[in-house]
Formats: sequence, C-alpha cells, structure tokens
Amino acid sequence: EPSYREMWENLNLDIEAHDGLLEVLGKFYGDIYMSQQGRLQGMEYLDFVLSEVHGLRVKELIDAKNAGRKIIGSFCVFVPEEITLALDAIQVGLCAGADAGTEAAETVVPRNTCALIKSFIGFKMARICPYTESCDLIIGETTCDGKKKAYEAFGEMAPMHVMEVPQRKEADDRVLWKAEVLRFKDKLEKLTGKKVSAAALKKGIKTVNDKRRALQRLNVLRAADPTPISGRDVLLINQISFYDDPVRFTQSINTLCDQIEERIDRNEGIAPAKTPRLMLAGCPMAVPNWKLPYIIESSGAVVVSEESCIGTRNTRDLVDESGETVDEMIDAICDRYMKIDCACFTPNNERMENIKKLAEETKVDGVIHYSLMFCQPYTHEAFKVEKTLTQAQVPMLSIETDYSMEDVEQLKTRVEAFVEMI
Ligand code: BJ8
Repeated sequence: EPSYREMWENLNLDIEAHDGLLEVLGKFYGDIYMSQQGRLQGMEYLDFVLSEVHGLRVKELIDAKNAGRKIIGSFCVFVPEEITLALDAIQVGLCAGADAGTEAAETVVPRNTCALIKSFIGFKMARICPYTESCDLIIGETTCDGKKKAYEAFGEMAPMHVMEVPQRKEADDRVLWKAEVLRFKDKLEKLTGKKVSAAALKKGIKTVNDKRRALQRLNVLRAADPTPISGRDVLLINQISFYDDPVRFTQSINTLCDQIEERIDRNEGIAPAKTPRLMLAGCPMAVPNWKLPYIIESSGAVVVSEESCIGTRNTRDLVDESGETVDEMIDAICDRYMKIDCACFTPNNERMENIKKLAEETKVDGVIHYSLMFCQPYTHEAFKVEKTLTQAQVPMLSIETDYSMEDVEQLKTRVEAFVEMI
C-alpha cells in the first residue's frame, strides 16, 4: 500500500524492519485467528481493524494530529482516558506483545526485565511502532519497579510524563492519587491549550463507561454454557479496545453482542458442550501476544474469562456518572481508578475476592495463572491466588513464560495434563 508507506516514512519508521514485523504478524494472525471454525460475523470488524492496525487507524491518528488534536500514549490502565477525551485528545495503548528490538532494549534495561517492557523499549529503539512514533506525549506510571525504572531510559527517547500510582489504598493514598490525576489534567491542558469543561468531562466519562459497558455485556454473554465465542476472539476484542476509536468500537461490540445473543438462543457454542472452561488470570496480554490462549484452545479447553488488565480488570468498574462539576467528576474518576486491583498494590486482597467471584460467575473448571517471566508482582501473587482457589476448590495451573516460541511444546504438555485432570 504505497500511501501507507509514505506515512510510515514520515513517521521515521525503519521500513524494512517494519515490513518484517507486518509479515510475521499477518502469518501469526492467519494461523491463530483465521483458522477458527464457526466465528461470528461481527468478528469481521475486528479482523479488519487488526489487518489495518498499522494502516487505517494510524492514518486516522495522523489526520487528527493535522487537525490539531493530540495523541497520548499509555502503558497502563491507570491513565484516565476520560480526561484525555475531555480535551479532545486521543489515547492509545502502547504495551507490546512481540519480541522485537530485544537486543537493543537490553542495552538500556537489564536482561531480567519482563518481555512486555523489553518489547515497548525494543519497538521504540527499532522504530517499528507507528503508534509510539505518533504520540505527542507518553504517560508512564510508577507501578512495578521494572516499568518505573524503564521509563527513565524511555524518557530519553520520547516525550514522557510519569504519574505516581500509590501502592496502598488508605486515605493518604487517595490524596496522593487525586493530586496525580490533577497533575495529569494540568499537563494535558498545557499540551492541548484547552481547559477541561464540565460538559466535555461528562461526555468523556460517558464514552469510556459505554465502552466498558459493551465489554461487560460481552463478558456476561461469553460465559454462557456452551460458550458462544472463543477466548482468543474476546482477547483480541480487549486488545483492540486500546487502539480503536472508542465510539465506533463500542457500537461494533454491541452489534457483535446482538449476534452472540442469537447464537445463545439457538443454544449453539463455539466448542462442543462439556468442553472444559478455563479462566486466564494474571499479567496483561498485549497485542499480538496470543500464544497461551492458542495453546489452551488447541488443548481441548476454552477460555471463558480473562482476569487481567486486557480483560475484566479494565472493565469491571464504572465511573459514577452523577457528578456535575469538574471537581465532582474528578473525584468520581479517582474513586473508580483506586479500585483497580493490580498486583503492584499491597496487600491487594481484593484481587483474591474478585478472582473467586469471577470463577463462580463464569463457571470455570479451572484457572490458568499467567505471569511474564521476571514479573515480580504477579509471580508473587500467583501463590496467593492458588491458595484462594484451593480453598474454593478450583484447580489452578501456574505458568511463567515470555513471548518466545521456544517453550510452546512444553507448555502444551502441561496445559493438556491440566485439562485432562480437571
Ligand atoms: S494496572 S497490571 S497495566 S501495571 S508484566 S510491566 S507488572 S513486570 S503490566 Fe500493568 Fe497497570 Fe498493573 Fe494493569 Fe511490570 Fe509485571 Fe512486566 Fe507488568
């Protein structure tokens, strides 16, 4: 596509390396997604968005920039998109789920850093991510040590603002968090040359809540027995929710949900009745990290819930919509974000309660806890999660892996043994 090539050149991408990435991505997508039987028609929209992930959507961002709008990048669900939208800016997720530029990344972060961090740094250093290159400002956050130190190196390569996320949920932490949300708002107001108005913030809250409501609806429907949609497809939907235009995305997901309802009425499933149902819990799976769901779903099981930031952790709670003044709405935003049960918090017992509840609601036969190698917060919590689930008599398999394909066979053996046992 010649017009995209020019756009990529203008973004200063390494065209050759980028072509290579797209080729691998296309092949991987074909193998993992297009090979599925009985997919819903509404998934065509998602296939289209993914096929144009470095094309049409990036063009939309460039067009928006040319019209004076700002692009904000983020790596974490703590960055409040409501405020970004209230300033007519666009927020995109920059977490990356593929090995690229790893060698270069290891010149600025230690080798024992998780694959997600190495990936976003590698993408930047190899100049292959058009989203990163489109951003006017990238927001980091003090969550895990890996990320917060990596942002020091990343900040030398890109315009950054780092939000301090508290580690506990006491009254003082809420005070700190509100100050950080206000500092984020100030920063974006300066960048955009605009002020957050009550009307625009109300609309921003509604837009993001509507997106969460569509995903909540999807999460309820997918839990039907037999499950009407594959776990891989729902993961893809969650991944795309971080890139796509929020209003268009919400509409498409609601259309897909209508189709799912019809399928449920016909008592049709994507997998035969009695297929073991699993929950995936743990670290976020950034696009195109589809390795583990693919292994699970080709081992005779189906994924019916994702307890992660690219899953229910990002959609479970809504912002209260009753506020009228900017300050009331900022408070409502702070309250909602303080409910995020990321493993970076201590003691984070609410995550245990949420996992137990989700396991019940989605009637799972077992849970696969997934941590990226070298991720301290989630590998630690895997022990707690296992204890909680054992008490609730739900079997759990703990997996630590990264983005490489070297352990696929070994993982498949372990997953198959687990599926057989439950
Ligand atoms: S709110 S989960 S998106 S921080 S995998 S980089 S934790 S070493 S991603 Fe996250 Fe926000 Fe929390 Fe969610 Fe560190 Fe672990 Fe790597 Fe991780």
